[in-house]
Amino acid sequence: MTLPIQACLFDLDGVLVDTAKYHYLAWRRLADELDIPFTQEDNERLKGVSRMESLSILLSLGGLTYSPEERERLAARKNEWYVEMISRMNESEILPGALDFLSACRDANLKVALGSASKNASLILHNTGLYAHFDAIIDGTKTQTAKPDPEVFLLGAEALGVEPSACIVFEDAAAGIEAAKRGGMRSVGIGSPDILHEATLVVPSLEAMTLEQLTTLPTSTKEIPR
Ligand code: B16
Ligand code: MG
Repeated sequence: MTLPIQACLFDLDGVLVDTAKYHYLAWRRLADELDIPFTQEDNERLKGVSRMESLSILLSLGGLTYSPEERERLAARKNEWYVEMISRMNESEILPGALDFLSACRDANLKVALGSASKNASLILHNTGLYAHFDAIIDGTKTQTAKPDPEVFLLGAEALGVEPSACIVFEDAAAGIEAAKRGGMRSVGIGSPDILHEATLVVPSLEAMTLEQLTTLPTSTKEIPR
């Protein structure tokens, strides 16, 4: 099997683990305290974007404005509730197909990096036992700009020593697919084609993904001008 890539870059939340439900519960608690109407549908807009940007979206739903200091306090409060929940995570919360696909990548000598917006990625990787599967870990503690900026994936490619054109990104959020494209990388969208139509390929989950599918991907992607 000849693969057109040398490395796989994985988003965390929504691709390898389902932490979106914990983010939702914590944002929901904050929304309730602030009397902001917040639904699961609203929560879709927070997927893949940074904590502070998520807070901005939440506050805009309620038409509320706060000082930068107050915003930091609100985000820290939400994070405390979120961390309490993810501290109880274990390997049973790894999404179906994720471990098998990570192993298949390793067996095929592909390099593997994490490219997540989360500042809590280390805790999640430790608690689920996923840490050992990565050659490089780029998360929200290492980036200045959030997806759809390509920084997180470009840093991942650099850490692995692989050209962006030889990387493939696995992402569940539209912002992450755009980040991959802007970075000159091909992508596999994990989820619905309605949301991830910009991806090179879309599958419902990693359970439906095989390395053979990568052999038929178009050989390059066009960089989107910033
Ligand atoms: P934290 P990913 C993202 O993770 C989540 O999808 C997004 O909902 C969250 O706001 C962001 O991490 C920041 O997370 O508050 O833990 O720093 O999908 O990029 O792995
Ligand atoms: Mg995600």
